[in-house]
Amino acid sequence: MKPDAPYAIMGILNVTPDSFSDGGTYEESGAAVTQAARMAAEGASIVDVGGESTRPGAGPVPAEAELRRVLPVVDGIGALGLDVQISVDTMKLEVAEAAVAAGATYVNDVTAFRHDPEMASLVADRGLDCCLMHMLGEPRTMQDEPRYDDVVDDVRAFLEERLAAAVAAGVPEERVQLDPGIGFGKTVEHNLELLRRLGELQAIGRPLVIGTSRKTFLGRITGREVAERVHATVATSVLAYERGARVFRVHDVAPTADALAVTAATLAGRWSPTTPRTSRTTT
Ligand code: HH2
Repeated sequence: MKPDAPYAIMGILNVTPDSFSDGGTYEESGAAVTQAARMAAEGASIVDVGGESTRPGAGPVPAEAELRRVLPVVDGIGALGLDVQISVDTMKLEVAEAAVAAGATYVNDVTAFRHDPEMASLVADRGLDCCLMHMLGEPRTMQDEPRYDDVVDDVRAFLEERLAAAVAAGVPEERVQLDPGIGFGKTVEHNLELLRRLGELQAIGRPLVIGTSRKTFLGRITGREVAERVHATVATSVLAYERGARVFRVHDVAPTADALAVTAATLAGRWSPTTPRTSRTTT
């Protein structure tokens, strides 16, 4: 997060054939880099590049395939000199290492360093930022009747344990952000409970990342198809900001940026103008 910014928008860039929402759209690296530039112009300060879908039921992707997808995009974003932090969404050390060598400075690991504990050393040694996320089980099976004693208490205990493990491996606490993992081994009710009681996770003391963008629980509540879940996503982002989340991982950057600017101004009782912009093209 930029030091003075009240929040950060992390734009999602899935360079995959099978992601649940934007799968196949940015498979070609030129299209992906153009989308990164667009998200930066719309207000993203982080772009999260992923080459392996973690949607429910997804199977693992070999490292070579993931590298072939991710690296040209990280290179392309770097070559454009965009004012964004490049994040790599991976659980594989090999992929993270190569992405970092190409310019990524943020590791978004949905396994919170459990898939490859060496990931913590990479983050520590290279002075990277990271996101540690909660997931129950693994993507292939995680939606098979997930159960918790108390979902918020269980997720909190997990995140505290992973934060401690990262710090023990040499990662400075200031570099760590935490994520309850909306949709990762959770029912609709679990997701809602996590959002409603987000303040209990914020009490851990690290910036919270929240990723609700276009997810299934929003479709279940609204009856909307994936591409029509923007308004529902924005509603959760506004609510999550009010309850302490600070990083918003979204596909639709422009509506999120507008909504969070107004929310933050209202809650703070002060505001600063944004350069006038329009979504219409003028010729
Ligand atoms: N959600 C997804 C992937 N990575 N990372 C974090 N930190 N938090 C999330 O909620 C999160 C994540 C899944 O969403 P998406 O990238 O849109 O789809 P897919 O996994 O199918 O590529």
